[in-house]
Amino acid sequence: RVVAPGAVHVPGWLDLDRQRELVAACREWARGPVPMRAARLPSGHRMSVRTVCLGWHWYPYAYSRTADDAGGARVAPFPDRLGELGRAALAAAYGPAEAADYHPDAALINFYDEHARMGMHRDEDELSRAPVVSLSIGDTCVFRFGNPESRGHPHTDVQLCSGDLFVFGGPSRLAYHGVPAVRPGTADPACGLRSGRLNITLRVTGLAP
Ligand code: MD3
Ligand code: FE
Repeated sequence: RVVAPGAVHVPGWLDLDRQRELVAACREWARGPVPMRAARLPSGHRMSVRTVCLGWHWYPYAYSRTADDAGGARVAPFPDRLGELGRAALAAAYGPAEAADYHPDAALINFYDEHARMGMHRDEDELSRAPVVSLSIGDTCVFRFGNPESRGHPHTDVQLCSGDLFVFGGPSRLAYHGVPAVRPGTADPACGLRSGRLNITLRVTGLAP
């Protein structure tokens, strides 16, 4: 379960009821006030993943309270219950002592259809280096976990399945990572998603409230 120092994989952490609840909530969040969209990169390319944010809006490569790339609406607030879920996740991965002062203020919810991918990158737009919590629901993906120095080798491929928790903190917080493939048709429909993959990440932006 410890993939690298600070990188802890907890397979099957969310039961099917919890997965269905989160899928239902994500369907609501995806409607707005800032609808789920494929972010446009500075290159002009669109990401293949579609994203909706809570608390702070992430646009490549910064956070704001309003979605200036989507009509200027203010993003939905970060729900208390995702904060609770984040603390429970840290307790499961690292133990209860680590969990108490974990107060994420942003959620990025990514949806992958069968063709979507995420290239190798580091999450460094947050001012805080507090851990990132990742929850996967729906189709299994290949998650590529690299190193903090370079996009290339060494890396490890891990399958992330519906219900899996992954926490990235400490020396793994700035590691390169990506999603080279999603495996269509691998999810139990009882998770609430008929096709595709949802990933919810909880983050501490370190930005002033
Ligand atoms: C390792 N998402 O949103 S989750 C992202 O499955 C992102 O949607 C992928 O990479 C996804 O930025 C991977 C796993 C993940 C998330 C954040 C990390 C791994 C991480 C931050 C630091 C190190
Ligand atoms: Fe990332």
